Amino acid sequence: MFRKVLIANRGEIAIRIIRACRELGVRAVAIYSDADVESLHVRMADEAVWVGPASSSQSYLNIDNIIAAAREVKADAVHPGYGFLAESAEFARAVTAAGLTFIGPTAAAMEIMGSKTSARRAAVEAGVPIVPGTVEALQSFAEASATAEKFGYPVMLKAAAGGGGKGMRLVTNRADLRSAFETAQAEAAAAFGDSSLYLEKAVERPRHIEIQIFGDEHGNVVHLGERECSIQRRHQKVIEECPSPINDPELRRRMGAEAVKMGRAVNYTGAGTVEFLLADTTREFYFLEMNTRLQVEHPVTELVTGRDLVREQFRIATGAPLSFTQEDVDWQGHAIECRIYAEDPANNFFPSPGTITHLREPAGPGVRIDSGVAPHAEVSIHYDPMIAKLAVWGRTRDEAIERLRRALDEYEVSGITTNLEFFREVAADEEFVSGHLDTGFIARFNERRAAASPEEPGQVETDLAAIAAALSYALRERQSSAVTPAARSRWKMLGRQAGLQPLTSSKWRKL
Ligand code: MV4
Repeated sequence: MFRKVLIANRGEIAIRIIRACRELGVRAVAIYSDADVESLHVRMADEAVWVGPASSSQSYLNIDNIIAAAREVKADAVHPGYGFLAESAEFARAVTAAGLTFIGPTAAAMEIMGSKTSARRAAVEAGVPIVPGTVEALQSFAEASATAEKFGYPVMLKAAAGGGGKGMRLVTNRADLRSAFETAQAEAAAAFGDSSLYLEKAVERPRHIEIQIFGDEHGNVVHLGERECSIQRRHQKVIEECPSPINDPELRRRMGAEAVKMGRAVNYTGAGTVEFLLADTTREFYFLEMNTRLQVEHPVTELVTGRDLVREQFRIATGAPLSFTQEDVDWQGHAIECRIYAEDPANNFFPSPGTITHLREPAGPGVRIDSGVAPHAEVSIHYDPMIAKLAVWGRTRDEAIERLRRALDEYEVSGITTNLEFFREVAADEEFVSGHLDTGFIARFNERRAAASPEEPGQVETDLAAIAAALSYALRERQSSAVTPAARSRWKMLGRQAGLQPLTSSKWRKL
């Protein structure tokens, strides 16, 4: 096993990885930016290294500084978490070139899956079904038009360099194709520096179901079953479940087998997720994309399979074979995860940064919290506003929902606005309880809510409130200057008051 691992991330996922390190007797090294001097992940690590100013591009995305930090502390491996550099082949190569182990797949596998068209070609070669459409980037509008006619409307235009729905356009008829093509191209160019698009036939009211896989360096590839991720907002998952409420062992077997085929085709090593769209009526499913990282929603798989995905990642990265076979995997009960965000559901889910003045997280039977914050934490505007994940387990989906309601009622957060109330309403919603989830769930749910409370503000009021919140935040930011050395000593003082270990100078290194 490794002696020391540098965790190239922040927040709850850095803490999740620190916990795996502790259990394995590995020293955990955090990295932090100016905005994270006082953060929980830094406090929980054995050592912490400063890697740059608050802005992600200068800190958590700064490959040179992160590699320098790993060398300086003499780490022998780097875990990237999710987001930031987790799917950067360039980062994986830099880690390896520095003589360190990257806890994740090979750069080559990441590159194949990074391009959505090359991922689709890999699926075709492996014999995995894809959504009908192109496997090369469209060369012109004329080609897009001819292809749309061939597959038939409605179609989806997607960014070849994208993923997760960024730069995606649904086109329902030929009259709309040109403007959709142009705006999707412009969006893709702005977001990814690559305007290439491909086209898929649109699957109507699909479910998003993904399969967790693991591969090792000895050629073994296994799957840990599915997660249902159909409840999304603006292509961000909000609630995830294992198993899917469809709970069909035959479907799991078929989808699992296709996901394993996909993994084998790219000699996949480590944890990966193969996403599928499932047509609810026909139960046909199609490969969508593959994520070459540990995912946010991995806890629901851990709760139902009883396996520790992060420990398994560490093990595989040392070159050891998988600790289990496909036959060893079984699924017990039902898990549901809610992503707790510092955002305002009444204000179009606008981020709500600030200081957490009071925090009481739920606990008790079947409740798991993966939190990135402590009382008095500052939720920064610089990063993703997810503050914690609440995952519950029950023997049945109904029992899991009962625990979810109870846990949500226990949850107290003051000082910032969160989406907790939104989840309380979803957990009480009949359609959610019925399990008939598809990708239109949130839109229908919001319509039901609007109909139930006619006092809700209209779009203009919502937009005005969002602008006011942004202005107010920007003004406050300007008044309070960036983190100063004084703030750092305040951290130490607060830490001592809280009875934490005094900081040793070796824990605080600066590049
Ligand atoms: C689709 C689709 C329908 N047909 N592709 C892909 C990324 C994901 N975040 C949204 N994606 C979709 N791709 C085809 N060919 C519908 C969606 C989609 C969706 C998928 C899963 C969960 C929620 C969704 C909400 C809107 C659209």
